[in-house]
Amino acid sequence: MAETISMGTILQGIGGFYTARDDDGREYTLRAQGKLRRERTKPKVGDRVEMMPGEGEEHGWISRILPRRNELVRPPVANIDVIVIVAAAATPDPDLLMVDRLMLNARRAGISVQLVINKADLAPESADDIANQYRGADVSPLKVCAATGAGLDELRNRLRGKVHALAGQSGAGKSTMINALYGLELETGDLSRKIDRGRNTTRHCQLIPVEGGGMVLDTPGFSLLESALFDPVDLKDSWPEFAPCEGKCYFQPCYHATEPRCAVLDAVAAGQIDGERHKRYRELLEEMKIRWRDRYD
Ligand SMILES: Nc1nc2c(ncn2[C@@H]2O[C@H](COP(=O)(O)OP(=O)(O)OP(=O)(O)O)[C@@H](O)[C@H]2O)c(=O)[nH]1
Ligand SMILES: [Mg+2]
Ligand SMILES: [Zn+2]
Repeated sequence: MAETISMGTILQGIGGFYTARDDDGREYTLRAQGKLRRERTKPKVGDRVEMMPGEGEEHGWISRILPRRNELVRPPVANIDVIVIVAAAATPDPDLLMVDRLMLNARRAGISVQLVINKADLAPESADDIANQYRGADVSPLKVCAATGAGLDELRNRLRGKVHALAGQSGAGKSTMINALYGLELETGDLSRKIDRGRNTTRHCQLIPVEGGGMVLDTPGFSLLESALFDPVDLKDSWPEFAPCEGKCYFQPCYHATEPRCAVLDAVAAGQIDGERHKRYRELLEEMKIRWRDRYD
């Protein structure tokens, strides 16, 4: 076994074989050393690793995984800078509760969010409405059309040099967007075909190096939907638009749900915080309260 140790980033892992890329852009096929398996640390896509490259056609070994800046369980990825949440203005009908769940889970993982509203060509008013609902949510809503490329230069600039993952409903246009942003040819699918087959077009997680030093992660529909269980009183901390109200409610702490003299409810009534977004917050709050109450069952 070669003794030289070099550094790389895991781009892909299938069936216990990993593809890693070193800082000069060379790619290697690797397996995890037994000690990692014994420690039950499994390399994730996005991991920075120490590796011993194989000789010739032989695969090499991953000898160490560097500490992660952040990580997700599903999909199993690490060290993501930005989660790009893609919502279609129409076709499929936007599921904003799902968007909010994705946002919540990104925030809990300590990853920043860029909201992209795709298919603005199909329903411009719906696109405006979605952008408006997320004002103040610290997600910099951007309306684009992956089909024509409109708005994609701006998106590419915002993502330059960053490791970013696209998340969102199946059919929202994630793969189409990645292809249009970076001149790639990932498989995309029309909606009717997806429904026929009952599954996503994209099936593996892979990190793809792109121009400008960043990397993009295409994922199967992007699960990221299963949220961790935590005290529901902390849920509000993941809604940045509530921050200016914090500490101003009559009750402390306040769930910002139905309490009298709640500064968030006042802000909703005054139109400073979007009412739909607040309604969905309450839905997620109820869900978390139940999960929290039943956590020992
Ligand atoms: N009209 C219009 N259609 C689009 C746009 N972007 C994508 N589409 C179409 O939407 C369909 C779904 O696109 P995909 O890129 O496969 O969607 P996806 O989000 O990757 O879906 P999964 O891989 O299943 O999660 C395809 O038929 C695309 O051609 C757009 O901006 N406007
Ligand atoms: Mg796809
Ligand atoms: Zn309150």
